Amino acid sequence: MAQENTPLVGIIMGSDSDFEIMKEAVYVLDEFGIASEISVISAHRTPQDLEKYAVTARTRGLKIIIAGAGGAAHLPGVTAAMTVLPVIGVPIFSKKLNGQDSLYSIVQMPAGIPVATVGIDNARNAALLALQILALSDSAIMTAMEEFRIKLADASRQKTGKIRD
Ligand code: RP5
Repeated sequence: MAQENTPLVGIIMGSDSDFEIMKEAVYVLDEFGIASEISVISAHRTPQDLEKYAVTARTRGLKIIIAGAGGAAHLPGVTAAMTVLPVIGVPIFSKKLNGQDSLYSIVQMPAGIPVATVGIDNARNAALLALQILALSDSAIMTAMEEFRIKLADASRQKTGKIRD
């Protein structure tokens, strides 16, 4: 699949300390040839920057936003409040509460403003979900996703085979 110049997926995170986890999303999108842009923006430390980012996201060509944050993880929800683009939240593991604070902050959105929430630190799944959404209007991505699932199943069967040996 040809890499497009205009990023389709915006990847944001509350701190550069989230990058070790969030880079997985970049790698997955790269594997599928989907351009993404990555930024550190905080709902608490740089709220004005977040507003500008979210309000302009759609007109800049983004289709989906993946937002990772830990602790009082308001970034995905506040972003979702300011754009109608789908927002996928990645709860980042936190030292104090093992990421449960992040998870609950992201998943418990009020009715009307959804955030699709993946598991703690599961930036990879966030990227795969983003690809599945993009695939609805792009047959090349859909084919790539179907091939990916076939490979995943084959790998799983091979592991099962090893257990039987
Ligand atoms: C959140 O606070 C960030 O998303 C990060 O997960 C957490 C800790 O940030 P730092 O103190 O490492 O910058 O806003």
